[in-house]
Amino acid sequence: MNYELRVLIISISVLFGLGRVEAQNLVPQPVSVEKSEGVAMLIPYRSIEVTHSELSPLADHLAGILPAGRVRLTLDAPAGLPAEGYRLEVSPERITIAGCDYGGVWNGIQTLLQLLPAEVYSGGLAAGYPLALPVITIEDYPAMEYRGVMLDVARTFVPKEQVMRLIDNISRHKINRLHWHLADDEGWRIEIKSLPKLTETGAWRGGDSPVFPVYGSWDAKYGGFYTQDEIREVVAYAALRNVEVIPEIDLPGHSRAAAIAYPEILCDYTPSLTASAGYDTRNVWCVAREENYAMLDSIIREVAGLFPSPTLHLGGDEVLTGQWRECPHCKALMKERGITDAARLQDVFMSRVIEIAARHGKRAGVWNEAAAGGGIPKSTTVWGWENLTAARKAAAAGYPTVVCAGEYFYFDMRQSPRDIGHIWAGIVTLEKVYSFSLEAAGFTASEAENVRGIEATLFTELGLENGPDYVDYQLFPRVCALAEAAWTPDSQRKTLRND
Ligand code: TNX
Repeated sequence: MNYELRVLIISISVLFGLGRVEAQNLVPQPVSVEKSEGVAMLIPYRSIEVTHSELSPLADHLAGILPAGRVRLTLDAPAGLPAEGYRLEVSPERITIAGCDYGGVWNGIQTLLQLLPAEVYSGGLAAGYPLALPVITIEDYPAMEYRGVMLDVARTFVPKEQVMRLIDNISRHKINRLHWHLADDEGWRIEIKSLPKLTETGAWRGGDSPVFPVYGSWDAKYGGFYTQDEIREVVAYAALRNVEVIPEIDLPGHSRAAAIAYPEILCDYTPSLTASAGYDTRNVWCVAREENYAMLDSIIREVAGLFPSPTLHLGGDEVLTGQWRECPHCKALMKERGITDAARLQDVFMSRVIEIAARHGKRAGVWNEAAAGGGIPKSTTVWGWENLTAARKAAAAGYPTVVCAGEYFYFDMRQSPRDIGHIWAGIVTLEKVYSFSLEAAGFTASEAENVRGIEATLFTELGLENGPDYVDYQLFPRVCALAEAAWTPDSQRKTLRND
């Protein structure tokens, strides 16, 4: 078929509503859409112009996807549009994306791509294929600054390529944070050059590894880790896509893999092994061992150097503080500091590592238990995970808070009663995720002011038994619902749309 004939057929079908482009197909739904009559046919070749050199990587990226059209990318967004906001204007002459900042232009590009046939994502639109867009103006900006996904790569190792694919898929929905849970009891996943056994030993479990497996096979050795070069590659890949990667090293608990690699970090006592079939399951860093802080300084220095994110997540959840109660050195430290409850040694430990992070230029992030005692600085971001009450409590205490409360955002929970997944926080349906609003969740106006945003959390204990699609299966489509809950104002999000 010749070009003119194809253009004619497409124009007719667009005019009569076939292949119509509706703004409600956009996820997350934009703040404001103005559609005019008519259709803009894209010129059959591609021309992308940028007004600022910092937008060149975005032009190159778009050139790899968009087969046709005249596009202008600028930073001349209308005054007053909030950060990451953009204005997308499609006229018969050209497409203009004006962002407030780099992220705004990225977001505008994602909206443009969603207006095109889905094949645009698979390279299925051949160059020269006639494409039509509605004549439309979209002005858009996020309701929440922090729109995140957390991925646990410790229980199930997720190879670099799959992490990058996930970054593709979340960034298309304007998610702007990947919280990367890089170390836990069942695996240490980031190369630390000054402490090589963390990955040599701690990245592997089962088989001949001293790290005994809890998930997966006892015979076959399982694991993997990212080299520092691979970490840099993922971070750069994410940055181009407006995704900030926040690394997490879970401390002082959840550290069994590290403790098997370097047993000296544990408390100084001989544990009874009868209840644990002969295995030393201890997983908590000793608070009183001064050399531990030198090791932690090395770890934090190397991690901080790899991630441009201002935030470094230091864990702080589910610490088995009974181990400190058995330790003569921790007991002496309690006495010296006048601490009567061993659990409060967590404040001592967290304050030390938060200070180390600050020395390496990072603000710390922690899970909500670490802030419960109130003993850590108010500049620390708190991830409220246990439930809404815990998240509200952190916000009420004045901590910048990321809400990832189990009952809404733990995507290792089942999506329906007979699905795969945990159930401790209930069944987390797509509708439930979509229905989230700070107001409906009971946050007062002053608590809401301290909320930075929301995050989908995927712990992967169940990953190995559920195959290679587990991560995608658990995250999607719930991440799409989360993306809209974080982006689109509550007043525009009354019910889950079924289109
Ligand atoms: C709680 S969330 C954990 C994880 C588990 C998860 C299972 C958090 C900070 N700790 O270690 O994997 O529950 O849902």
